Amino acid sequence: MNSLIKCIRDIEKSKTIAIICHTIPDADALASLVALKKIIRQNFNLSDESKQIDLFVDADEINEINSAIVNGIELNNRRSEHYDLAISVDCASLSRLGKYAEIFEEANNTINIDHHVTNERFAKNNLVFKTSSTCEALYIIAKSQDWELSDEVCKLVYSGIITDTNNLTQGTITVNTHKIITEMVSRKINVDALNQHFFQNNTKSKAYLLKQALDSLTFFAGDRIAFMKLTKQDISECEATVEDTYGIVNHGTEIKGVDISILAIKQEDNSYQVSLRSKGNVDVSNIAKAFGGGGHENMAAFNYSGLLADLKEQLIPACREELLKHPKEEKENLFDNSDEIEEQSQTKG
Ligand SMILES: [Mn+2]
Repeated sequence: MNSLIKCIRDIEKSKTIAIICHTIPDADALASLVALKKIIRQNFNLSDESKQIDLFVDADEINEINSAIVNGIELNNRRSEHYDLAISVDCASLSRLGKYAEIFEEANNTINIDHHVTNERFAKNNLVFKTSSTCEALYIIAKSQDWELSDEVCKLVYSGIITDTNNLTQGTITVNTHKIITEMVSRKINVDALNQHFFQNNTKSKAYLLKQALDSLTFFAGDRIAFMKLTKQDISECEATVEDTYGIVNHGTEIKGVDISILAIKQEDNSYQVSLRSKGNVDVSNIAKAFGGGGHENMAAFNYSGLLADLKEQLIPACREELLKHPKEEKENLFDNSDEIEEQSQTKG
């Protein structure tokens, strides 16, 4: 049986469902968590009594911007000892479910809906898409079944896509992604408000944290690698949250000539949470994987136990090796004005 059809049957027949997203959730994780519940509610035509859907996310705190997504929604209320079905969303591995991995493991049936290339296919049914976001994957599933998508679900889908692609500038962006965005824009949803909410809404704390990170900026490999660091102490001194560190690593790839940007955040146990970003075909997912992490071609992360000097000693050569596969080329002209130039030379001639 087609695995999507099998998943839909599993959802249909399950009385108790747990939906779980990854720990330290980003907007796509939270939006897909909420959207999936709404999609099931709206399209499986079931009353509250016949189906119980509980949402879980292992997070001590969710930043102000992302918490708007789950505003008023009950999270982490375990109403069943064992769930008939557990569905993970936006999660590449079982361990990334954090403390709620246990619920997943104990469920009778499991589904994994994701878009990470490093997804470990840890469920009985794995729906891993090559999409910009898990929200886009949910949209594709819903459309393939001719399900109804409410404006509320569309808002969530839109939010997941624009945040996971950094406003359509990175990640797996296809013609289909743009088509979905077009559909969302033509709906009666306030995309301007969503754009402002996600991209022009940083706290002062985050700005101070960015200042700290930029203070530490150093370059390697002929300025093709940008390296920044932060500590948990920096975060608390700036009165910032862990989520406020998101996006800081992107400032490295915004620099001309930089192909890989690295942000290492020292944790309380002296280990490092390392984020990697890259441009174009430069692939950082394999580098992260070699260090026990994972992610996407242009966006990956891993944890490192050890000293910062040792981390750099191993990580910078690994990045250099990847860069060797992509020698710096002269950028060709983005705009072709040769016709104008020819015309000018003819006039002069
Ligand atoms: Mn995602």
